[in-house]
Amino acid sequence: SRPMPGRVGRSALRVQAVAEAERPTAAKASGFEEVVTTDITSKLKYLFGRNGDYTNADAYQGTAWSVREKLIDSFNKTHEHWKKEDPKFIYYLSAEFLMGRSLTNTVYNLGLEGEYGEALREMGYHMEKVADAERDAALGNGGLGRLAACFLDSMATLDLPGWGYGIRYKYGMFKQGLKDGYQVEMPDIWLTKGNPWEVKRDDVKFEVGFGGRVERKKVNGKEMSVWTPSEKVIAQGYDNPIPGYATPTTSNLRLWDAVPVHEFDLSAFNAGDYDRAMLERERAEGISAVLYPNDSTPEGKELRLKQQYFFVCASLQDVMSRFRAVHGANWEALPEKACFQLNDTHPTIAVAELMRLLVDVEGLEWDAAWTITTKCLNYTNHTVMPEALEKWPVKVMAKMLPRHMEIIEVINEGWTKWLGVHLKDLKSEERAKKIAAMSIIHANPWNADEMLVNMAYLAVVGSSAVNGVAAIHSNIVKDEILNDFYEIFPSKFQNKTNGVTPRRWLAWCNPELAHLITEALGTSEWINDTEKLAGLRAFATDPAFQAKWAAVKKTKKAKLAELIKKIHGDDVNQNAMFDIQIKRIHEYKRQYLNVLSIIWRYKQLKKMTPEERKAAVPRVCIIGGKAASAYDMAKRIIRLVTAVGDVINKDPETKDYLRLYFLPDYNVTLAETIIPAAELSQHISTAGTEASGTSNMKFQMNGCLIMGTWDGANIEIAEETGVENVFVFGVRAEEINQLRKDRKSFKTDPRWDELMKDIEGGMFGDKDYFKPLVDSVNNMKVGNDWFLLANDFAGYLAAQEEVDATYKDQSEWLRRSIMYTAGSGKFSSDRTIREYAEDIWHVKPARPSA
Ligand code: GPV
Repeated sequence: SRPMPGRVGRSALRVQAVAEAERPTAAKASGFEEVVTTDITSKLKYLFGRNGDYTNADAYQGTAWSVREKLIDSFNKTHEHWKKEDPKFIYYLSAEFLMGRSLTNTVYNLGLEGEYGEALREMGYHMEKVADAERDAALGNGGLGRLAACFLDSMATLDLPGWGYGIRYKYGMFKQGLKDGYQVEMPDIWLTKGNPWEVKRDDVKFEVGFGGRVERKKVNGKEMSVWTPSEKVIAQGYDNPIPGYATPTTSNLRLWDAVPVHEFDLSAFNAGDYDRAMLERERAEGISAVLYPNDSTPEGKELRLKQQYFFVCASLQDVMSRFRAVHGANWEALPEKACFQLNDTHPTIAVAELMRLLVDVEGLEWDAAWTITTKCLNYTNHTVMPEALEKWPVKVMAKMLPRHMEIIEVINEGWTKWLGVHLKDLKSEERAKKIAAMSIIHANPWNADEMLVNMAYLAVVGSSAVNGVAAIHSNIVKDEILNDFYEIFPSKFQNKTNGVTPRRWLAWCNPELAHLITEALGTSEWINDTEKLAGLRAFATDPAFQAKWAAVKKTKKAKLAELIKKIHGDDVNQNAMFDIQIKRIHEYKRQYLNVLSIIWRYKQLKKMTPEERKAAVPRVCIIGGKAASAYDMAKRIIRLVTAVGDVINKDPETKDYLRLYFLPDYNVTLAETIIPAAELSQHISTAGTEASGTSNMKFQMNGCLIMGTWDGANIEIAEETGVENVFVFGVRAEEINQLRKDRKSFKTDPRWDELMKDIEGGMFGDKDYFKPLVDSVNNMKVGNDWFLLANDFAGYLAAQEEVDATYKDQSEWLRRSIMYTAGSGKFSSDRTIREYAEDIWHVKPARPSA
């Protein structure tokens, strides 16, 4: 049981305690830290056989295993309560959960920072250094996976009965290194030292089949489809408790590990066939071995479909077995107790699997099963990029999941038949065209011989609600990507603008700013009621408050400067503007455009006299992000960043005014250091391409000004912050289609041509390697410069000048910075989750007593 009186009542003190934890001298002993110290040392002694002389990494292990017990107490209480109440649950099905570290978040969310901070200090350690020994749980690629993690935090904080379901990848997102300026990929070996944040459930195991054949058989006098898989594996459940903030609720992320049905083939081994003895294990473990390191582009590998089915099948069986234990076979009531959110199309096989479980296993009639299925499922779309809309070859699906392929065919027959009736007023030719365009199974547009299963169409047909992730994106979904479906089911389509958890992304990663905010507002309630941040507007022009605000930014910049020094060995000017772009490397995100503007700045500085330079605004530019291993162009962009940095950072004439660093291995933990230190951040995707973006929200919360295109959530951020406070440039989404068609209306600029010649001419070395980059944006060739860099270049440079002018007026800059945080209330994932709960899930809070 918890050693402190109950964390709910203490929530208001939390930020104060955070500030106190920063104090160098030990706070007065409260008594609790003694209990905690004993517990930490006893964990080290009995779990790890250690006795004294601990490193920070040891202290981490002892602390984590001690905190784990508090977490499990809270988990058990919550789940006892939920079992008794039997409320409706939301299950968030996602191939990715990018959790990051857990220690600090758990300690702070549970309100234990006082006793653990003091206990560690007493032992001669500092919480921050101890926490630094934890490896990220990087079971995700980028925005989509991190969104799922923020959603879990908010669901628990809002006391919503809900679990995440996903895959316990043995190797998560690859570790990125640099070798001679090029990306190198290394495996993410994150589980070797054990994982204190998970509980293996030996009683939670389900069989998952693949391949084989389907027969029609009479079973108890009824004609049934019987699937006999040729391969079986066991899904082994692991629970990862998710603590809410300022509530006794701790919910759950259940992840599946693939293990063989048979431990070991002893007869093969005895017969001397060692390879065959191990074969089953290898094949099974391969399923949950590694996260596909692709961001938005689907990896067309059979193993990926196997992963998707694996976790969906286990999760649905798990939910149904819990339902059956309470309600028996009353499946008509399932939608009153369970709903599932499909995080993009990755778990969409759930449509067919739920049908299979209800019809083939439970013996329901098809129509009854279909009603239940469509009531239980909802689908979120996260991208407009056509190459990212998953389509599986019918051949692949039929071989791996023969019964599911049949089910999808039957669904599609019913669907196209229904369409025929619904569209009866159309001329027959038009009707046929429309039906063909909306068929779940259709020919590959690039290869007429190949038939594909369109997973987005399957998700729309099989779901109650479909949503996009920012206002503009949801409109594009309705008006373009899924327009045919929208016209038929307008009320199915919704918007749910993304959000991020203000705990991890403001309160815990920036305790200095959190403290200042709490001091100004006179309450820490903003941590779970971010609308209260609006109260900061009253301080935006107050010089004394601005000075404190600036001092915090300076502290955070010093920390980032320390990190740059550690990685690159350079001291940077801490009075320079910290200008940051961190996200996956993708052509549509246009890191290349950023680099070009940095080169232009460099060239301008070179032309100036030393006197003139003194009037320039110094900048430290930082770019970070991973390139998918097979994404050649993205890797070239990384090399361009490092090559340009090599030239700029060494130039004695300009190095006091401009630096460019590539920070390798960008991940959640690095983001927690970078974002609080940022003064300007770049969100410069081609309008209409970034579904939402979520780092933009994190930067905004931390008072970082935004340079952005009129895209994704940037638009709503600008609306909340005041459009006049944001640096906006570039074409609007509505103009893009026309521009792409009509090449002649492209804007060109002599400065652009000059930069192209510089890169082609070898100004940054490696000119052959950079040639494809130059060619890719040569807009004189039809089809090139798809993301309109040349077109937006002049506007970007003009916006950069505006940034410099604004930075010179520090009180104006600080006013804007405060207005950003003040306007970030909307972008808490608490708001997003409340909207999902009310409009889509119809799930209500159920809080256990403290
Ligand atoms: I689909 N996103 C992602 O990170 N990976 C994917 O496979 C797909 C989408 C991202 C979008 O690119 C972002 O714009 C968005 O903010 C994020 O998903 C969360 O919605």
